[in-house]
Amino acid sequence: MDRPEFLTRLLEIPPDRPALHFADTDRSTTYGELLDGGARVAGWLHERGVKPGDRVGIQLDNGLPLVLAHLGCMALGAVRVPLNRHYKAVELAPILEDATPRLVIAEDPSLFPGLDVHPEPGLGPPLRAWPSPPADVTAWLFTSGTTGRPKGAPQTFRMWTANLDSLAEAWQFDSNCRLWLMLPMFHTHGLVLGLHGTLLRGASARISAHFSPAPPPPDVTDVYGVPTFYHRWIPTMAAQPDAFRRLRLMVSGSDGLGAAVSDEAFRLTGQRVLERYGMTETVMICSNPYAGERRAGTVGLPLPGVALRISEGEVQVQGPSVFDGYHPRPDAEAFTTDGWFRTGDAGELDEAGYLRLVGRKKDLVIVGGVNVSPAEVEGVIRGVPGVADVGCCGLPDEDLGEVVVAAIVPDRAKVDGPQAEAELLAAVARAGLLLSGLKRPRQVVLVGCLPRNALGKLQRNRMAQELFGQR
Ligand code: MLC
Repeated sequence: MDRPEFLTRLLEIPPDRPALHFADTDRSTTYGELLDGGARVAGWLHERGVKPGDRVGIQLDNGLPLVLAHLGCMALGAVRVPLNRHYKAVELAPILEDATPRLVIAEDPSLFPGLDVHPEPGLGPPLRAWPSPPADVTAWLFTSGTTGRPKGAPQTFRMWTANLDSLAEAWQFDSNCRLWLMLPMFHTHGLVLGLHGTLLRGASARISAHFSPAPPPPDVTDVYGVPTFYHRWIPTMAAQPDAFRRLRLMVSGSDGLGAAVSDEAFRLTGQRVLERYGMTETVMICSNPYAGERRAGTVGLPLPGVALRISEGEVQVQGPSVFDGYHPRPDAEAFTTDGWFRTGDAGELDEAGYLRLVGRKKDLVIVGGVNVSPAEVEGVIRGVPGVADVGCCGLPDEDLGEVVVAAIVPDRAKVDGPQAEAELLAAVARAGLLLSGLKRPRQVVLVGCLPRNALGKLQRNRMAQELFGQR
């Protein structure tokens, strides 16, 4: 079996080169230590019966155990399934059903009934195969499906390698760079760009489990964040602008940054935060350049290797970084009949070829850089006794970009007065606790009916306007 280029390059990095510093435990590692640790985790997985191609669920905070779990799977040729650290049982169930992990590394075994769960990866005899899994799939990332059920998007090293090389060129990111990574490594942003982008270049990173509004430590050169990070950094930028002025590069992605924060950050630091655009299904699609013009309000130019077209207003893409399709539940709508991936984002290209995103054609709310399916939230609320109908949509939020809100049509046979209404709202709030925090509705209203079209489809734009006064 041919070893993927990604692994060959990783194994060629000098072992004494500094790799990752874990700020929460103040632990520094070299590339040699990480690869040795990965080989020992591979031996431990092998002893537990995990074979190349088997799935391994990983639900951990950013830290050395999480990185070793990933490297262990890579060394063995197992497929890692990163699981959102905030997910509760209801959210995990469909993912586990589709991914059928052989073993799970997670703190709370009660979330994984019937599975072989370990709180941390163990260390066994080193196993240094570093093969590609049988089908070349190295990770399985689950994205919020617009139907409410998360969709598995298999990831190959092939998708990542060319894309990360294009990004490194666009951002002039090399082995001298030191990234400050506070994005969770269960999303594309933190895992693919942050962790694997660093490792592929032999660069180094300072890693924390959670965002901190503190100024960047002097050793870091680059920062990746979601718009919420930059919004929360504005007061720090005002108080300590020099800490940001010395940075080589600040990147924002996963949602639009917004002109107000972009301009304020520019005014305070003299640097234009670089915006780029991507998805789990495609890795990165467009980016503003490091050296050329960064056009505020755009996500930049298509990266080398990415073919992009706008068809009926929708951004569609092709190229080696685009995945082959959802698995194990393929979606016939995901690609056009002539083979272009449909992003579901509305966009336009300006005269210089920069892409501006102008809306969403898919039902998705982006909260703090996290894609939330309103249909999933509706599914949970619909189960509450006394709810006859429910609709969720997003409302703008200064800090998180958007938040989820819900409108409920009570079943008037059961909910017949102020007391019963209060009880219904309390029951809905309790049901919300079944979901991770960013998905929970921030506002719930009781209404007589929901705006639906002739086919019965919920009109979420109208909902936001008519029921929540959104203009
Ligand atoms: C936090 N919560 C989450 C969550 N992060 N729920 C689901 N998914 C997540 N990723 C929940 C917590 O459990 C908590 O619930 C509540 O939200 C508040 O958590 P918190 O940690 O106090 O939040 P806060 O500190 O305010 O952090 C907000 C944030 C953080 C924006 C800094 O969410 C974050 O780091 N977001 C980055 C998301 C990201 O990496 N996106 C990339 C997607 S990849 P409770 O029960 O305690 O209230 C992608 C492709 C691309 O889109 O192009 O990049």
